[in-house]
Amino acid sequence: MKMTFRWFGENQDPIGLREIKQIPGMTGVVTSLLDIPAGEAWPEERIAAMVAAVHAAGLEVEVIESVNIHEDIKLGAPGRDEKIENYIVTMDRLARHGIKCICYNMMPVLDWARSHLYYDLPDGSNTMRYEAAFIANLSTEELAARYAEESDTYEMPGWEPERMKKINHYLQAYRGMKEETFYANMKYFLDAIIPHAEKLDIKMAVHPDDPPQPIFGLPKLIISRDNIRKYLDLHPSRHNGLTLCTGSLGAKKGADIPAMVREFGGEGKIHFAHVRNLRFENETDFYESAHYTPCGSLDIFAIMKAFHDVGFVGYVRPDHGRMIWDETTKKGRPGYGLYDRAIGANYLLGLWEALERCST
Ligand code: DNO
Repeated sequence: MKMTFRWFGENQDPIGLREIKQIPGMTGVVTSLLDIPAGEAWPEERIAAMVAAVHAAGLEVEVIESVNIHEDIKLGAPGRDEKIENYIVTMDRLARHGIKCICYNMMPVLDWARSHLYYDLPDGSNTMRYEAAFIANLSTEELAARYAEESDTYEMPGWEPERMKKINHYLQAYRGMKEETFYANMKYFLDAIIPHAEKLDIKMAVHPDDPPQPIFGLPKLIISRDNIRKYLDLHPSRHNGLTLCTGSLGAKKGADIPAMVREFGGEGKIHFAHVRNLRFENETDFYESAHYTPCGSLDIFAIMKAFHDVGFVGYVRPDHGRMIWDETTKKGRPGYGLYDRAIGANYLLGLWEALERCST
């Protein structure tokens, strides 16, 4: 496996490449061009500049998280073909600059959602929290306003003001949409892009929906083993694969993450892993804990062992962490401070080293 770190990009992330390079075991960053709206082709000179900056810091950049999917594609709306063509142009340009894996998601309208971005824990750290009843009592506008206020100067991916302007139109468009229609639209997209991914040798890695339950009446589809199976079978190919996110899938109580790792990883379909822990407060609510197994409700050792057992060779990144040691919004985007993720990465590397050495 290759250990990586999410970096939101120049002027988008208060954490610098130099700091990331100093984390033991870090091979590279996972990044994006956040300001380019979904549906547009990424300019080649922007990609080149981003890759050059990362390489100059002594790090690799082989994974993009994310190249977002325009709503017209998910909805099967008339504008989809043009957006798919732009997607393929972006894939082509990324491949020319050494990108080997693209993470994306199929969440309708919004990306991930939490009720609290900075929830205080008794030890003085703070973390992201999901409280279903809290969100149920808010409108999307109220939640977006809350994020804007809490996250200070950052635009939350998936909650950009531009997207928010059209939110009611989109909420309406998804209302009553049948699950089968949604899958048919996804298949249309996959049938168009996967042959290019094969040619370019870019591994496409769909990220599960987070949280794994409907919010604001929007359907959530990629939330369980069965849905993932169905999605991957829409266009069977090694290049149509998965970002296995332990925190998204694991937020459904009882989900057997090690079994999913064994099944999909055994088929070589997991290209990228987001590993984080969370602590359940009841059936639906949770907060994001430190990665170390005893701190949360997920068995991170069992998950890493499953990855090791299937001979995982993809990319891993520590996912969300708490804000600790007086980190403030000035020092990291919500969930993406430096210290707890660096600790998390080295916990995962430590488990991996032990697994490797015990198996030889
Ligand atoms: C949250 C992330 C997601 C992820 C996208 C992938 O922190 O895991 O926002 O980047 O869903 O497209």
